[in-house]
Amino acid sequence: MSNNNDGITIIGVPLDLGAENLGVDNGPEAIKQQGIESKLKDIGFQVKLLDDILVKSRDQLNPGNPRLHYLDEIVSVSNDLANKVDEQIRNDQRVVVLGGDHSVNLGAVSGAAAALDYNLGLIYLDAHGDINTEETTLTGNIHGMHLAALMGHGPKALTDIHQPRIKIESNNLLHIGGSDFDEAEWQLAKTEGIKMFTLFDLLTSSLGPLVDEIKNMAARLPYIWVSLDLDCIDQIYAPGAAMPNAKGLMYREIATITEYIGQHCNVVGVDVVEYNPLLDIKHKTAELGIELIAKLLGKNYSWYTNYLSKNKIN
Ligand SMILES: [Mn+2]
Repeated sequence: MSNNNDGITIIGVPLDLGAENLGVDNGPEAIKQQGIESKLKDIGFQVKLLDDILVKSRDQLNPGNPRLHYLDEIVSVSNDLANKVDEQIRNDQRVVVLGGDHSVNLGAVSGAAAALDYNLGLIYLDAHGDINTEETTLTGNIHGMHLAALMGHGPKALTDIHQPRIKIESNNLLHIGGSDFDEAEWQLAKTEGIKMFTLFDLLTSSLGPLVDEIKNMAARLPYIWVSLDLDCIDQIYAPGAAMPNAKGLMYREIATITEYIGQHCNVVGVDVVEYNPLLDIKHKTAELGIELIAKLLGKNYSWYTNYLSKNKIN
């Protein structure tokens, strides 16, 4: 399996139970409507589109434990997704998961890690930590806890998705773009020694130290999964993020970082999450999401490439 592989499988996960009813269950359909399949084909990928993972709707369910809303359904969706991702990666496909709220990352990474014998690193782009646990959560929403679960923290139901073990060792995680962590998340990040480049770090030190760390991960780890929460991008460019961010990464920064990752790491899969099409303006967030997916998978893609592919003279 290598990043020269052009076989891409897209899986939609219309899940919003991990969040506060943010409209992100419409994300996968909207990104498909925006032409992700044909756009990735145009730049040379062979694209396979699977059916969406089935998710029960909020009104069929009881939220249950107030510290772990909709736990049972999220566990079931995560296991279904993990099986699919595991199978696709074993079949030498790279995988694009379209969320959905960020808890879709739990099943995606659990499946990918198992398929790759746990030789997997995770690059995580997000304004938030997503490393709360059942004990520290302020909301009870699992989209703020799944990253802790991947590292083995939190309730067994979440840490045992797909296989009962740690999926990502904390030193194989790189967190980028954080600006909004809870106090308990800082604590856990510190205890675990998670490598982080917050918005503040990026503004004060620019991209040099981050680039060194990405190169370091690429050298140490044979496979990388990338998780992109659209809320790390400034609302000027990503108005359709479920929680629009007034102090997010600018286009030049997110485009450069994703392109660099795609050129240097063996990216086996990507999830793009927390997209609410109802908040989007002229589909620009969906368009940007597709562009960043292509960059993360190692293709040189921009509005210009896209323009050229539509205007071929022969
Ligand atoms: Mn997130």
